[in-house]
Amino acid sequence: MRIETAEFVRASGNAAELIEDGAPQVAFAGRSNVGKSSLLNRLLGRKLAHTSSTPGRTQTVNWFRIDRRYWFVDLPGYGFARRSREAREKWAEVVDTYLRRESGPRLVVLLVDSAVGATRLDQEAARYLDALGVERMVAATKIDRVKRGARAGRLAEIRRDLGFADGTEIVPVSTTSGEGVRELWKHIADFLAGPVPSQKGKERQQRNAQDDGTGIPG
Ligand SMILES: Nc1nc2c(ncn2[C@@H]2O[C@H](COP(=O)(O)OP(=O)(O)OP(=O)(O)O)[C@@H](O)[C@H]2O)c(=O)[nH]1
Ligand SMILES: [Mg+2]
Repeated sequence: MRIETAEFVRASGNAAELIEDGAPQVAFAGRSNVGKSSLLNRLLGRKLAHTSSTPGRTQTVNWFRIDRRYWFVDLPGYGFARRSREAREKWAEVVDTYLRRESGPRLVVLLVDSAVGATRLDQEAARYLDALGVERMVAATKIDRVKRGARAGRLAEIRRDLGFADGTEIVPVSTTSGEGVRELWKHIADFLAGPVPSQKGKERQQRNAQDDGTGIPG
């Protein structure tokens, strides 16, 4: 997919700062250090999101406006033990509020580290997303770290550990080799082309036509 414009717009540290403009949103969720920000950069072909080998780099809900038409949303990672209890509660609050908000179509890309496999927290995250009824897909990151011969087995393991049916697709990706990036874009493009927003979403879009909620003119 060819991206004309991509810009960082906002880092939301609390629920009041979330953007609700009715535009489609593709959100990246997953354990801290799983490679959310790296993947977002790779998909966009630009280094917009900050990445780090130290877990806990992204601590806010970060908004990137793509082609003035939709959002990429970089979520803070879960399972970062060194964070204070207060910080963890804050995380849960802002992410939970984000996921429960209705603001136009949304796809959550849940990332699971293919070198690590699905952890208990990944299982909880998958169940949580399904309980909320959000549209989600799973991508297995850092596939370059798994030997080719072991990849199919690892993906099957992740599928099973997440409690998914046998045929459920998991897209293996690597930001270092670029594997799977086109495949993932196909899923995102399908979502973006997908069914028209619900009537509620449309109404909201109309209401927000003048003010897109970003605080940025145009
Ligand atoms: N080998 C390999 N390493 C990767 C890949 N993607 C990301 N990494 C590394 O994984 C580490 C974490 O990447 P980030 O993109 O910052 O992870 P994150 O999920 O955004 O982490 P938080 O912001 O802390 O939640 C970095 O050291 C990256 O270089 C990949 O495809 N392959
Ligand atoms: Mg990050």
